[in-house]
Formats: sequence, structure tokens, C-alpha cells
Amino acid sequence: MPIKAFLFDLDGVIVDTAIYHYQAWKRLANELGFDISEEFNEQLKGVSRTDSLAIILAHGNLTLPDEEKTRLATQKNEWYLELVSRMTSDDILPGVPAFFSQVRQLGLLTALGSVSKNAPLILERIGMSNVFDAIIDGNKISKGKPDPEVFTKGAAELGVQPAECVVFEDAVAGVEAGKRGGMFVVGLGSPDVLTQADFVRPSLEAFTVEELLSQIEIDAKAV
Ligand code: B16
Ligand code: MG
Repeated sequence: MPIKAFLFDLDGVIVDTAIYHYQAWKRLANELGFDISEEFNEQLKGVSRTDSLAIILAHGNLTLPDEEKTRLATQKNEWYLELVSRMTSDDILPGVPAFFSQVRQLGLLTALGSVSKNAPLILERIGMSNVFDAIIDGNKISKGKPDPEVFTKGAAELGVQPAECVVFEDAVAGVEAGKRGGMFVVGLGSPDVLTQADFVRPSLEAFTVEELLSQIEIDAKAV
């Protein structure tokens, strides 16, 4: 099936908010009396706020009542919002504008597939609110990554089949979501971390859309 649509994760693909999520979670863990490392943070990428908090509390061997968990998640989000409120279009990751102009020239459809409830705010801050043909964010889904819902909803909103989509992801949970959704997945980061991805490059700067489409065709013929 020819590729018709590209579905982009937000945090770590379009902008580097992953670092702000990490800083806010680390601050919260420190206040609770323990620390989280950058390596530990890999498992939080692409995972919803509530699920991330559960992973962090388990790491610190803490069991807390629901009201306290809600308070902590709200506190983390306030710190995160302080950090992202200063973002501008300068925070768009290198290679994104050039990649999108190639995508547009080839007439491919685009969707955002982010589990972040703050995605609309971030898109607005970086001036990309009107770039995507469809936006699926944390306010529109009931299951976070690695469940494929965020991407299958994106494909449905664009009116295309999963096999006609390519997902761009920086997170282990996001790569798994794209694969479970039946899509070709481009991992942006390290091949040692994103082991389930079909094609891995350090960033969108490292390849052209045409190179990617030819690789997908080669892979399809090899099956
Ligand atoms: P929020 P993505 C994800 O966004 C982040 O990678 C993850 O670290 C975060 O916990 C999640 O959004 C929820 O974000 O607290 O803003 O609703 O990678 O799917 O764009
Ligand atoms: Mg991400």
C-alpha cells in the first residue's frame, strides 16, 4: 500500500519538551526523598501523566492515597507549564521545518499523535497549531502509549488505513504503539533503545522524505 500519511509524536520529535518533563518529574521525586536518572526517564517518555506518576512512585517504593497522587500530578504539571510557557518557535527541533516542507511538496497528510494534554498549548507557543491535518492529543484519547489508540484515531481522522501511515517517535512506548497499530515506525534516537522501530535515525535532519519512502518500498518488496 502506498504511504499517504505521516503521524508525528510531539515531545522529543517536534520539540524537546522531554527534557522539561524530566526536570519536573525529577523535582517531584527529589521532594519525595529519592532521585530519578536520565536512564530511568526513558520509560516515562510517551507515557501519560498518571501512568508516569505510578511508575515513579513504584520506583520510590511509595504507596499513596488517590487524593495525594492527584495533588502530586497537578504539582508536576504546574512546574512543567512554568518551563514550557517560555517556549517559542526557536524551540522547534532542527530539521523539522525542512522536513515538513518536503512532506507538503509530496502532498502527504499529517497528524499529531501525542498523549500530552498540554499539546495544544505547546503547538500554539511554537506557532504550529495550523500545520497538521488532524490533531490527536491527550484530551481525545482514553488509553496512552503503548496502546495504539492515539495513532489509530489519527489515521481514522485522516481517512487512511494504518498500513498507509508512517509514525515518527522518540519513545519506546510510542514505537510500540505505532507497531501495535500496524504502521511503519521511524524511531528518532538510538537504535539500541528503539529496538522495535523499522527505521532509526538520530533526528529528522538525518534523512529526506524521499529516502524514507524508497526504504519503505524496498522493505515491502523484501517481505
Ligand atoms: P502531559 P508525547 C507525552 O507526550 C510525553 O512524552 C510524556 O513524557 C508525558 O508524560 C505525556 O505526554 C503526558 O503529558 O502531562 O503534558 O499531559 O511524547 O506523546 O508527545
Ligand atoms: Mg515523545
